[in-house]
Amino acid sequence: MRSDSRLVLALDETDGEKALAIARSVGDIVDAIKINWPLVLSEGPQMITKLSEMSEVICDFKVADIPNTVRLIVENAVSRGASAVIVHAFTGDDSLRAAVEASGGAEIYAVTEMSHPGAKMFTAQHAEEMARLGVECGVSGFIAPATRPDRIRAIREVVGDRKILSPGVGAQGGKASDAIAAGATYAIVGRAIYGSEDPRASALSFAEDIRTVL
Ligand code: NUP
Repeated sequence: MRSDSRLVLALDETDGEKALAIARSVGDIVDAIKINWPLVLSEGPQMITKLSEMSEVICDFKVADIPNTVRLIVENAVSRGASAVIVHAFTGDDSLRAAVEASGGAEIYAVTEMSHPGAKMFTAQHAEEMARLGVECGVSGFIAPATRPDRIRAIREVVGDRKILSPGVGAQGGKASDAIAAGATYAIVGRAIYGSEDPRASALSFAEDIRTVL
């Protein structure tokens, strides 16, 4: 995945035509487009392929299953054009290894601590352990919360030079430049871009904010 702007669009717009129009308007600004269940369930998995024609696509399926099911999901997403798939790490080493083995040339990112307040109940308490496990299992990168830059710093200590993608910017209260300054490789922004009146202008202003700390 390229790292020019260090900005990833979370495209949770559920109207397919609108989603494609937004993707076209920001495709040259963002380094990748992340899609999640809302868009795939409303418009079908062919959205992965359509979007992959204009950008790198990260499938945020937060896969959390037994190794065989993980393998089937990852293989399917990659065959449709995904450059990366996000999986949960709490499933353990065999499921994480199954994701890495099924990924072919694509990347696997493992969730550590999530960005919402409820994450403090479970994922935050095991984030470093999950990051360590991800390194052992050979994942390419990790998801860590822009809402808590100190936690990005802590996870960076564990994962060395592997990628960290950081959601929670804008609508959830985090700041892209704070996440990058804390050690994130990419900031992930959803509603603050796709839900704004002018997604291109919004993406440009997030890219500008990130540039101040590069
Ligand atoms: O911890 C996480 N927090 C999070 O928001 C892990 C995620 N994958 N996400 C996703 O990032 C979330 O599902 C959504 O697709 C995106 C953030 O969107 P927004 O809050 O910027 O609109």
